[in-house]
Amino acid sequence: MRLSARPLLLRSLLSLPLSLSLLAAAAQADSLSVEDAHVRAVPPGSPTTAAFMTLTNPGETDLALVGGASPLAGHLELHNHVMVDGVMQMRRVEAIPLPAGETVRLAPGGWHLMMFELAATPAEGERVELTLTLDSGESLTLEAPVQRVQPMEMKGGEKGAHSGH
Ligand SMILES: [Cu+2]
Repeated sequence: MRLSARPLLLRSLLSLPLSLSLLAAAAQADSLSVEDAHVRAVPPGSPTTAAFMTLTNPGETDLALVGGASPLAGHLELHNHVMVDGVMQMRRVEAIPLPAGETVRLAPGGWHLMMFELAATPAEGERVELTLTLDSGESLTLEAPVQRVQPMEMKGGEKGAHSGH
């Protein structure tokens, strides 16, 4: 249908600035906003690093972060920290809940994106592309700067099994 070609073209042009704007540390999809995304700077040779950010679900439907990917990492997992017998342990989780209308912080000592099989050492000042996948099927790609991150606070100087992220 010749008549349908023009509206389609217009729509793809209009969507272009939106997808470009997603490539920033702060990103916004219809159902999720991401702020303060950053990747932990690690010493050369470190096998892993972690990504942190603040996620807000402005909608009226509960969502969940169910996966992620990055060109930097061969493998990426969603993790949480839990206290087991007074020791902080890191656990893989299937999903990070993003309740409707709430803000969830991924931060040292709590939820984080764990990045394995690093293609290169993320050095301070570099930017890392991250793609987040929601249970709604939507995905969001952003660029997160590599920064020094303070280790999580440990009571009494105790070290967990996975300290440092
Ligand atoms: Cu972890």
